[in-house]
Order: sequence, then structure tokens, then C-alpha cells
Amino acid sequence: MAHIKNFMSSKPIDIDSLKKKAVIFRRDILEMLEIAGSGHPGGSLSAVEIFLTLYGYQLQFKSNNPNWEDRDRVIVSKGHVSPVVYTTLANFGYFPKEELKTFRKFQARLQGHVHTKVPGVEFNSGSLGHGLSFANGIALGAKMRGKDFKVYCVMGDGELQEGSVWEAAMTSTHYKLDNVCAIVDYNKVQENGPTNEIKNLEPLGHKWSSFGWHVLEVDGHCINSLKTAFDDFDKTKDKPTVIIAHTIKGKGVSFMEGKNTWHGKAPNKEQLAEALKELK
Ligand SMILES: Cc1ncc(C[n+]2csc(CCOP(=O)(O)OP(=O)(O)O)c2C)c(N)n1
Repeated sequence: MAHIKNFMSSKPIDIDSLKKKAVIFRRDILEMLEIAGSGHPGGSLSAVEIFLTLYGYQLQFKSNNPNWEDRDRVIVSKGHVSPVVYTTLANFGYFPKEELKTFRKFQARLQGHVHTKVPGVEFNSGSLGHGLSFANGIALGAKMRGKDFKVYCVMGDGELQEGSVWEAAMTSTHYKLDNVCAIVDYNKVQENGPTNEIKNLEPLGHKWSSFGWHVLEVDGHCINSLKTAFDDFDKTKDKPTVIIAHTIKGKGVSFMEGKNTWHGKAPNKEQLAEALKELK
């Protein structure tokens, strides 16, 4: 059986091991939210496999040297999903998992929206719609300096309603930023309801391709499909790639799945216990 990528080497992948990690991630996310008494479960649970495939397969990084110059950059534009980001970073060795218990506590590093005081976080976010512009800037800088690293930008579907995203999308193609990979966590639900009722995004793939992007659509909970999409991005030249990852908001917890009421609310003790029964 293949092994999980040693972070500096080429790319074998152990899908079974990553699937087991997905369960651990979901448990960690819910536990940290329950302790904090607040936070965003829905869009964190939908993005678990996206982050796992990034850190478990695709990225070049050194968790013991987070500012390593040649690291790939991950820009988390939907900054409210700090639970999945911090869980990922802790599980991949950026800081001790024990620290997850301090999530959202006064004076703790792990605040409710991701920020750069946390090792491994590249960008302060929370105000939606800015990450892709930032990713473009880093990617353009990399090209100007002859650097090979890649820049990944994770966005939400509700976030795509921000006009600034489309301004950035034009910039990426104008500068032929083939070192930019946008990943849309397309969970179809935003804070106040279904995305297509609030402001419909469809036909989403056509929108991106009409802006000149290489467009891939995958099941965002299938690690193998995400892997194949990242491989495709690696081979694509002269244009940026967007991976539209079809996901389920609240994935893995039956009473949270597809519900906007679980966008920004922590489970209580009983709800946590019920959720953990499902995540084995
Ligand atoms: C500029 C801006 N407007 C509004 C908000 C409030 N807000 C926080 S999360 C959210 C919904 C985002 O939906 P989506 O991007 O689909 O996130 P996900 O479902 O992945 O959590 C909104 C409107 C914000 N953070 N920033």
C-alpha cells in the first residue's frame, strides 16, 4: 500500500488513512466548538476532505518551519471556517492539538476567524471576497522571483456573490497565473439559506470558464477525485485552475447536514455526544 506523502517528497497517497483522518478531523472540530460554545461547524465540516487532500497529498510544506520560503501557500478566504483550518494545522504538526481547546478564548491564538499569528495561516480573513486578490499578488510575486511554489485559495459558494471575487478572477487570467488554484467549497448553503435562493450562482462552471479559467468539478468529499483534480492543476499551463468541489454543509452529522441553522452555532454537550456517535 502506498504511504501518505512525506511532505517533501513526490506524491504517493494512502486514501484509507486519510479517510480515517477525516473522521478524526470532524470529531476535533465539533469538540473544539462545544468547548468554545460558539463557532462555525457547517462550512468547516464540508471542507474537511479539501483540507485533508491539500495537506495530506498536494502541498509542499514544513510544519516545523511554517515560513519556509518555498512552501506552497494556502489562502483561506472564507475565514470563518477556522475550526477546520486549526484542526488541520494541529493534526499536521504546526502546533500541539491540546491548543485546540483554547479556541475562541480571550487572549488565545486560535481566534474565531483565521489570522496570521497562528503558525501556518497566511492571511487574515473573515471579511469575505478578498482572498483571491491576495493569492494573485503572491502568485505574481512568485513568478517575478522565479519561484515554483503554488498558491491555493479556498472560498465558499456564498462568498462568490462578492463582486471583488470576479475582479480577482479576471486578474488571475490576465496575468496567466497558472500557479493559482482556487477551490470552491460548493456546499450550496450560506448563512441565511440556500445559495441558489439568495443569489443563484449557476451556471457556475461556465462563469469561471468564461473568465478564462481551467474548470474542474469534483465530489468534494471524495479524496481520490480531489487528488486527480490537483494532479490536473499541476499540469495546466498559462491559465489558473478552479476546482468546484461539490460538498454538503455539515457533512458527517445527520442533524447538521444541509442546514443553514448550523452555519455559525456550536453544539451543546448532548448534541456533541449525538454527533460523535455518528463519527466512528
Ligand atoms: C464581506 C462579508 N459579508 C458578509 C459576511 C458575513 N458572513 C459570514 S459567513 C457568510 C456566509 C458565507 O457563505 P459561504 O461562503 O457559502 O460559506 P460556508 O457555507 O462555506 O461556510 C456571511 C454572509 C462576511 N463575513 N463578510
